[in-house]
Amino acid sequence: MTQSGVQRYKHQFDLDGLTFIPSFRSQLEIADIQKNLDRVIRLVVPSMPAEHVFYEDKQDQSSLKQLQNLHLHDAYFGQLMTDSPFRKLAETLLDSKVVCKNMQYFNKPPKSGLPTPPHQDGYYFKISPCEAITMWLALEPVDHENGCVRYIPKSHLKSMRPHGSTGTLGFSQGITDFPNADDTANEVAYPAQPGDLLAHHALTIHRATANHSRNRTRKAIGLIYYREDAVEDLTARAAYKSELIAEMNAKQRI
Ligand SMILES: O=C(O)CCC(=O)C(=O)O
Repeated sequence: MTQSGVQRYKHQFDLDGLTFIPSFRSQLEIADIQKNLDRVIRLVVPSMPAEHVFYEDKQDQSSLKQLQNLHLHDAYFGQLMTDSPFRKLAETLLDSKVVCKNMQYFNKPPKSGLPTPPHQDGYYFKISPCEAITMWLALEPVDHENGCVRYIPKSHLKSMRPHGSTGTLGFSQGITDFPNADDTANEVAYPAQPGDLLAHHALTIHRATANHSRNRTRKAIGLIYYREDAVEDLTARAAYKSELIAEMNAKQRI
């Protein structure tokens, strides 16, 4: 990507709280990521802690919907997170060194893939200042049918909205007063092709619809980077995590 191209994406990110970069990775690279994901699902997932592996239906392995902390569980994904064009882009968009926080795998299995509730990632992060970026890399075609991501541009310029429990595994908190008139008027859907990248600010409101298709999956990789000066409220974060794990256990979801 040229320097002026990068600056154009940064300008859009600052203005709207999100940017869309078509073909950020090549088809060859996407195939390589897919191949390594298949390997991880076969060989690494069985020994990952239950709170990092979410299924829509725990009894059905084909309903795998989310993996957490991929970068810590596997060297290939570790490098993709820490020493890669994704990290460089995060540093440019946030104008700072960054902390590599989480790499996630997202799928919405056909028929059972639920909506992603409207939320602001910063609500989960518990950082101050609330300066972080989430990247979302499409691994296959994503559209209205199988649940593309939708954003409210410029919502990062406002404050944190009230959140409450959603009961959705992997997206436990959602905005309780969504949609207001502003949300309805401004929401934009982002269909994507494999290799396209979406990047959004931690305050940008987003959601995704369910996978309504009969036989298409909806696979993507998420990468979260905090700005270097963002300080985590470790007590609040630990309390939130243990509450969440207790809830997931009680509902027998993990
Ligand atoms: O994959 C999705 O449905 C949404 C992902 C998301 O909310 C995020 O990466 O912050």
